[in-house]
Amino acid sequence: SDLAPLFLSPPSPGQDIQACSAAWKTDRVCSTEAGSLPGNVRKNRYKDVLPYDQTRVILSLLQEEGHGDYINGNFIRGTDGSQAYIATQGPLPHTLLDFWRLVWEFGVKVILMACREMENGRKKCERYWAQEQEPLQIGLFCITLTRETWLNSDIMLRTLRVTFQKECRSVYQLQYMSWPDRGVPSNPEHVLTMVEEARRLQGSGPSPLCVHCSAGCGRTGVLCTVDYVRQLLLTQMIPPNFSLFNVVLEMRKQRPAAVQTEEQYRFLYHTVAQMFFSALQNTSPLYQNFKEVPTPPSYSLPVHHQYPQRPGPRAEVFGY
Ligand code: PTR
Ligand code: PTR
Repeated sequence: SDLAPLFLSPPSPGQDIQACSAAWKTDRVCSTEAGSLPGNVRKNRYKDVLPYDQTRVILSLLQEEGHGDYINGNFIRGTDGSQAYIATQGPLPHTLLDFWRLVWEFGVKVILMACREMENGRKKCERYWAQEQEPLQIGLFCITLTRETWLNSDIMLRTLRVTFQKECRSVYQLQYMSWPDRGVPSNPEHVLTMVEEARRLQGSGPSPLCVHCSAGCGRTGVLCTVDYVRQLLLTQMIPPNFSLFNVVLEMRKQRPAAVQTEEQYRFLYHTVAQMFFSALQNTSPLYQNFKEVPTPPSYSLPVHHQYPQRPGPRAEVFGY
């Protein structure tokens, strides 16, 4: 019953996404100076997409070797206020090393990629992963491919071994193969599968999920939002007056143009509705242990992440 407004009448997405941008621009407290510095300009894939200084990812690893601290990427806070996501652009040939510095420095275990290397005959992302029998050496990083499988018709899962200064780590990459730039995937289920699989691979480790597409905005924003809402659901933090609008607005305060188009914004409603539906129906194995989740989390969210307090246990909201 509490979810009825979400299912029946998403608050007209067309108007909302405009209001979203407008609101964000008026209380704008963000700058993009680092990305405009002469030494950094060429590290941006798109000159109109620069990371906000306030949340940008600052690289330290290998700085003594003369590498800069800049990459076109932003941290996005998770439901617990931690740096749960890194939203970044698809690497360029000359930022491959920076990308691997980022993965290594922040202990990234899982990379979500929402684009292809080439789209419409244009390069959208440099291949930063290795192919079979073909290790990739990027500076001091050696990357090999240990496994490559299709999770379903849309998603490729690769397991990479990354060696740096004698240390070896596994990094998983999930690539959504059929998600057009500015568009939406044909199947919300597969997007849900992607974030579920990412969380399964991630385990309980605190490291951020690294999420990218070409600009690291539109498609990346959708994935971050889906995962964020899923985390809210799993930790019983969905308030009765849950607002996807506010979640997207928060995303856009941290990464420019996160969720870029109205179509993507609409798609989010479908995907979240689908997620809630599975939870309500208890059909997804993932949500079957809902009832076992004992107490709501005791931490409070950072002020502008605060959702109105939800009264009572989740059972009341979901009608269990
Ligand atoms: N300059 C590009 C544009 O005109 O759209 C920047 C851009 C490219 C923005 C792709 C977003 C894009 O989509 P995504 O973030 O999903 O890769
Ligand atoms: N080139 C893209 C576009 O104009 O669609 C990239 C872009 C989109 C850049 C939106 C900034 C944007 O700002 P806002 O977050 O206000 O939508």
